Parts: sequence; structure tokens; C-alpha cells
Amino acid sequence: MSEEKRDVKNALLFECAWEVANKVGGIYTVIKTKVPVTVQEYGDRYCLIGPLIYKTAPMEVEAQEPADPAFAAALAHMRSQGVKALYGRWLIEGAPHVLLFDTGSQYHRLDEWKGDLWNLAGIPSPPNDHETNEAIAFGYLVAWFLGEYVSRQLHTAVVAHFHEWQAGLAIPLCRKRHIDVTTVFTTHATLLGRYLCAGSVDFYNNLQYFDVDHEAGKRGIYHRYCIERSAAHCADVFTTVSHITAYESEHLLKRKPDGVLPNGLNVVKFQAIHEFQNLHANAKAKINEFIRGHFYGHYNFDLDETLYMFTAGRYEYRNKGVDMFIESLARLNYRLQASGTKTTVVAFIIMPASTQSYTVEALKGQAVMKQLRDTVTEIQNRVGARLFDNAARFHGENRSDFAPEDLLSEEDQILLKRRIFALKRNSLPPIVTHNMADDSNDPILNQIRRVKLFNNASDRVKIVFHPDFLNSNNPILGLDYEEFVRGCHLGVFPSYYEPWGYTPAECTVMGIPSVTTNLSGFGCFMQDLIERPQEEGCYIVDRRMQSVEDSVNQLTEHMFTFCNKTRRQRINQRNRVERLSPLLDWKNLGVEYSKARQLALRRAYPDSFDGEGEDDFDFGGGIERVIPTSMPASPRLRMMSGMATPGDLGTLTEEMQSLGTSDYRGYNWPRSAEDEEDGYPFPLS
Ligand code: G6P
Ligand code: 1S3
Repeated sequence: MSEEKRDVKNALLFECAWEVANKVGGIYTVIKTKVPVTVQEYGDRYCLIGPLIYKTAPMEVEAQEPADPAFAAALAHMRSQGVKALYGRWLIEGAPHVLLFDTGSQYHRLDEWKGDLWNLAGIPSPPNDHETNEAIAFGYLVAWFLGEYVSRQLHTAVVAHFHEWQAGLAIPLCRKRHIDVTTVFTTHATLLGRYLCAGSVDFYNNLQYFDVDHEAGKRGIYHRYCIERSAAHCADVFTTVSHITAYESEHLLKRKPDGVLPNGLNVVKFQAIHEFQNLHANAKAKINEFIRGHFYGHYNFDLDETLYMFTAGRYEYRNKGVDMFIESLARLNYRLQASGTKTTVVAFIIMPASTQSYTVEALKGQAVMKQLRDTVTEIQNRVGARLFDNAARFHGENRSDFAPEDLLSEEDQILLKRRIFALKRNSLPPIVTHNMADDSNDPILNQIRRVKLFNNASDRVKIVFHPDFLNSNNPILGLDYEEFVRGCHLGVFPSYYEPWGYTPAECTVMGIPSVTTNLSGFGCFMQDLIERPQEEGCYIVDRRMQSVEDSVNQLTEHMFTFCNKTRRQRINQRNRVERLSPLLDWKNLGVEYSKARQLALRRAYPDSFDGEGEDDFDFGGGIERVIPTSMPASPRLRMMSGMATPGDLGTLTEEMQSLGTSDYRGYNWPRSAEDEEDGYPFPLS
């Protein structure tokens, strides 16, 4: 530690993640959408650190030279040692500083670093795990940079915030090397949790009993697990994204998180205020176009009485609850058939898998429908021209033959017949839009086969599996993800393992009702905040206290109830769900990150804090800490005592008690005898 007392009030912030300027999954969304509020708080004192991916970096970053002399000198020194790095502005809202390291430029040091890691922390690293190699190279580069920087800049405190194990290795390195920074580690899932849940274990009832080293070893991830665990233990402050993941982390990583930092969204981007209903109608019209093509030859249902449901995300069959979704769709099909309704449900599954190309059938469907539309437009023009010409020849005579009998010429009729003939089809409309790399072993397809949802004419539930990301340039289902979501009626995310779950959160801010579970961070968050979430278009299936059978029935019931709503009720529910957006806005949730950083500063520099509590801090640089006045009375917010913002659900524990304490709120977690003795789970504040 330096002799000079570092200024903690104007601390600098480095935020480090593998997904900085590098889109892989949910962490990219967390960081990118959070940038505006962090920039608002830190301005030029904020810099993100990520990997340099040459293919995408030019689109993401505008190169610059650092203005801070200590930063420039640290970087120049590393460059002189052969480190390749890109510094500049990340081209996103907020335009933050960003530093990207080319891990490949230092691979010649990898063996040396691996040896050091073993000597320093006893962490092994097998030779052929590319992801771990990247994590090691990245971690050593970041720690190297932070060391160089704080040895040149001695007057201001530095907070280094790391996300997920891939970026976490710098934390034990900073600690072992006594680098004068304070660290925060946020995990967005645990490695073991993800692996265990994907198998067939009763995860939540056995959390406290797993032999973690053994389980990690069995799955070949012991070395990764060590990195994750050392990051969690060496960080000054350890946080997760939800209470459910906090509970999991305590048992699997063996450190109780200091707090929960719920994921927000940059709501301005999504909120279309009163126009979002029109956006739904426009986007739905585009999905209708796709449906006409996809179901040609069997298109015997009324699109005006068709509902679009979907699930989407990373292809984790069991974790994301696709097994439960398909089973419930089969039961929904039965119930809709039995009720004699005219309503049809088209259920989309959007999950990237290994594929070769679009299927000929799927492409043909769109092509024949386009040809039919083009032909009808041509004929329409010709009929119009004939009608006009005929009418123009009238001179006020009282005749009734103003419309010629042969409006539809013989040629037009033949053309039309030919197009209609092309719509004949012997096979059922395809389930999957692409040729799968391994069709016969694909878990989604096998489950669909098992429940026999084959898009038969009599089925009231049809399925379309799109095993790729959506894109407006796609020849099939040519919509961006956001537009697609807006055009749907209900998002269904019955996850078994979901630390947060951005998909239902995104639905909410776009005004689309969704179903999630009480095993997802988002579901628990909404359940904690809203008295009757279901009435607000936020359906939550109980997968914690119910058997699988009961959970499936509950999901079926939610979907069936939704199918019975009138259009007016659906419009109303979209309005209600959209009004929940402020709960998910970084403008309200960003404060939890501020608290975590303040706790880190307090722990690293206790002498710099004279006051007892909140007065020491200026949370969130002016971020409003109240429920916005635009929040209507309809969502009955479940306000807990002492809670000021939705984000307060994640308020930190321990030393932050003066700022409000919470724990794994209100959950009936399975308890061990020790837990009981500890008074665990903790009472509500
Ligand atoms: C929006 C539009 C309405 C349209 C409705 C369809 O609310 O503003 O004009 O009728 O969407 O809703 P639905 O739930 O049937 O797709
Ligand atoms: C993780 O991504 P995932 O889909 O693998 O991090 C996301 C961002 O925090 C989170 O929303 C998600 O639940 C986690 O699972």
C-alpha cells in the first residue's frame, strides 16, 4: 500500500470482463446497458477492460491515446514488453474509455504464468483448455496493467470490478502481489451450478451437501472452479446477480456474497411509451407473413385468432426449461382441442444449435407464398387497370355494366391456379427451419417427437424451432430479436437454472407478458417486488416447492388462461407489464453497484472513512433513489420495511448494515442443521 492516503471520494473505476466490447452472452448486455449510469457517476474516471478480438474490435472501439499520464506510461511500458492492446472509446451509449488486451500477444509467457499460478495459488492448468488459457493470459495482463498503473498514480483510490471467472484471475494476483487496488467480484452463475443443473440432480435440495472438489473434478472443470473460487475468496467484495445465486455461491464457492446486484436494462432504449402497442401490431404482421409461408398447404387457421408464444436463449435444454415448455405445450394442445376453441398457438423456440443450412422445405414455403403474393399484386393491378378503363368510357349513361364481366382474364385465372397448385403439399409443415447437425440426437427435437407435436392440421398448438439467432436479413423469419419479441404475445422461460434471466426482463420493458419461474433470479426479484405479479403480466411458475408434474400443470394453466383472454385483455395486460419497466431500469438498480464499490473502498481504506454510514457516500452520482412518479398505482409493489428502491432488495450485508440489510429474502430454502443454528435463512429486515 502507498504511503500517501489515496482519495476515496473520487475513486477511479476499472470494470473488467471477457464480454467487454465482445458479445458472447448476457454479461455483454449487463455491462453495455449499465455503462450510461456508470459514466454518469464516474465520467472520465471509468475505464472498461476486455479482450482484444480483432474481428469485432474495429466496429466496437474508436482508438485513442490515454489522457491520464500514469495510464499512458503504464500502457507504453507494457507495449514495450510486446503486449498488444487497443485503447479508445467504446462506441456505445455513454462512450466509455476501454482498454482491450490481445491475449495472443503474450501466449509465449503462458507456461511461465501457469507455473506462477501453481506456485502462488496451487491452481492447476491443463494444457488443452483454450478457455482457461485465455482466462490465465487475460488475468495476468490485467493484473500486470493494474500494478503498473497504481505504482505511477499514487493519489486516487482504484476500484477494480471483475465479472465472472473468465475475468476473475486478476483478483488473486492483485492480492498476492499487494497491488494497491480494491476489488469487487461479481459472479453471474457458478460453474458447478450450471454443470450440476444440466445433469439430472436435484440441485436445490442438495446444494449444501455437494462435495464440490469431487464434483468439479468429475466434470473436468476443477481448474476452472479453482479460478472462480479464488476470485470469490480474494475479492474485497463478492457479489452475485440474484439471491438464488447468492445462496448457490455460498454453498458451492464457500463464500457468502456480500450483496446482490440485480441486472438492469437501459429502459430508454426499449421504452416506446404509448407507441409500443403499434410496434406490436407491426411486428406481428411480419410474423404473420412468415407463418403463411411456413404453414402453406396446411394454413387453415385464422391469424386473427392466433397467439405467438416463444422461448429463447442459450441452448441449455434443461437449464432453460425447454423440456418443461414442450411438455406443457402438449398439454395445452390437448386442453385447447378439448375446449373447442378456434385459437391457435404457434410456439417458437429460438435457440442456436449446430446446423448446416436452412431446410429446402422452409425456404420453399416462403418462396411459394411470395410468388403467390406477387402474382396477386400483378393481377390486382391488371384488374384495376381494366376497371378504370371501362369506367372511364362511361359518359353519364344509366347503364349497369360499368364493371366488365371478364375482370379476371383467362390468363390471370390460369396464373392464379398455377400458384394455388404450388401450395399443395404432401408433408406436414416442418418443425425445424434448419438442417440440424445431429437431428436424431437433438434433445429439443426428441422431446417434440415424444409428445407428438407434429404441426398436424388438428393441432391447436404448432411448433417452430429456429435453431439460430434471429436477424432481419434472414430469408426465413427475417426480424431482429427485439422486433420478434414485440410481435409475440407471450414469452415463456420456465428455467431450472437461471441466475438472472434477461429474456423475461426484456419482454417486460417491451410490454410483452412473460412466464418465468421462482428458480430464476428475475422471477424471484419480481415476486419480491410485486404483490400479484400474474395480474401484471409477469407469470411465475413454482419450480421450487412443487413436483415437476405440478410445475408443468401450472405452466400449462398459465398458458391456457392466457389463451382465453380477449384482445382487449391482452392489450390491457401489455400496458400493465410495460409499466413495470422502471423496476428494471439501471437508473434505479445502478445504485447497488455503487454500494458494492463503496463497501470495497471501506474495506481497503478503513482509515479514510470517518463517518458511520451513508453520509460518507454520494450514491449513484445523483441517481434518483425513489420509485419514479410515472409508476402507476396498478402494480401493487410489495415494499419491505426500510426499502427505498427496487434495487434495495440487493442491499449489501455485513458492514453495510447501516445502509440497509437484506439476505436471501423470504425463501424457504432447504436447511441443514447448521443453518438452523445460525438462524439461516436470515430474517427480513
Ligand atoms: C395493438 C394495436 C391494436 C391491435 C392489437 C392486436 O394493441 O395497437 O391495433 O388490435 O395490438 O393485439 P393482439 O394481442 O391481438 O395481437
Ligand atoms: C448468465 O448468462 P446465462 O444465460 O449463461 O448471466 C446473465 C447475466 O447476468 C444472466 O441473466 C443469466 O441468467 C446467466 O445465465
